Amino acid sequence: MTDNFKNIKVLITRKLPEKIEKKLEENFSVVLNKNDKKYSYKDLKKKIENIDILIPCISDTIDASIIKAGKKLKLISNFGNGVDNLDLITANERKIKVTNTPDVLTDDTADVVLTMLLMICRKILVARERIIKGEWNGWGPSETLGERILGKKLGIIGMGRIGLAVAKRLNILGMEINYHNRKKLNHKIEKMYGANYWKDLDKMLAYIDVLSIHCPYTPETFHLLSKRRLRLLKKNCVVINTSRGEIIDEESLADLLFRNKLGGAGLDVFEHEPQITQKLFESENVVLLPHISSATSQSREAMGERVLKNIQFFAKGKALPDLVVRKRD
Ligand code: 8YV
Repeated sequence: MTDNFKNIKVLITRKLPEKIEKKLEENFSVVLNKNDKKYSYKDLKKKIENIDILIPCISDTIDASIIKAGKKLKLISNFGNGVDNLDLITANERKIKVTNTPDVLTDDTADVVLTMLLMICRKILVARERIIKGEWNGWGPSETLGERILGKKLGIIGMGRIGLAVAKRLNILGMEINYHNRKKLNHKIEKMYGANYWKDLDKMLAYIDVLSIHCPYTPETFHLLSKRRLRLLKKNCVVINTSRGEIIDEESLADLLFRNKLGGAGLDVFEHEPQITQKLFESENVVLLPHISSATSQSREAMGERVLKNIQFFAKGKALPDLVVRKRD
């Protein structure tokens, strides 16, 4: 049975899976972005004027001025887990509800962490390049020697859903799991993942061989990995980031990698996307990916279903399953 909420106007800023757009169109009055070209700030501000529900993505900056331009705006249903692209405080003050899409991209993101880690430790890109450049003359006992990940010490910052999914995979592969989090996990969960809690982030950074970042980007986590903290890492430490680029001081990281003061890095996110610090291209053993951690057709569809569910619940006046709340401190 379909509900009819054609009086509710929904704006989708990017092209979502067809199935999801169709389902939305069945019940709501939807403005689609058929060619998926990112709206300019000015266009978005104009388009939002008579909209009730906005579905943005990470590529859209929904700041106070955009939110205020949405005179009829009642709900922002973000197509994504992280909500750092939205001004939550302004939304909250204007009684505009915000939802996100947790859970559904957890495993895909953790898989990309595992992929990058193995690529770096086993020097997969270096090895591949030798073949592509025609430099390989056959097997040799000391050719392209990597590092075994078994026994290495992993440090996770942010032990939420994705942090735990990473811990689960890398614990099975024989890594020692360490984590820093706002809260210590309960003993049962720690035992399940073999995870050791570090209250003191600096001390954990000096101890680990691999760092993987899984905390959200908030004003408090901006440059959490500052120049000073990056210098605490061991010379062969590998840094993986699939969360948000702003959490690491990218220039300092690039500088350390360029001067071989770190073992390597796997970055799926950047401080000024889509710009990437030049030195990262010029450094050895660095894997750079264009923000694809959650890019599987399964996860995109599930993200869409999640958005749909929140919008349907909103239209029916029910409690929102993925409500995000953040108030001014
Ligand atoms: C999404 C992400 O693809 O969900 C997140 O927080 O970082 C990405 O994996 C993106 O947010 C889609 O808007």
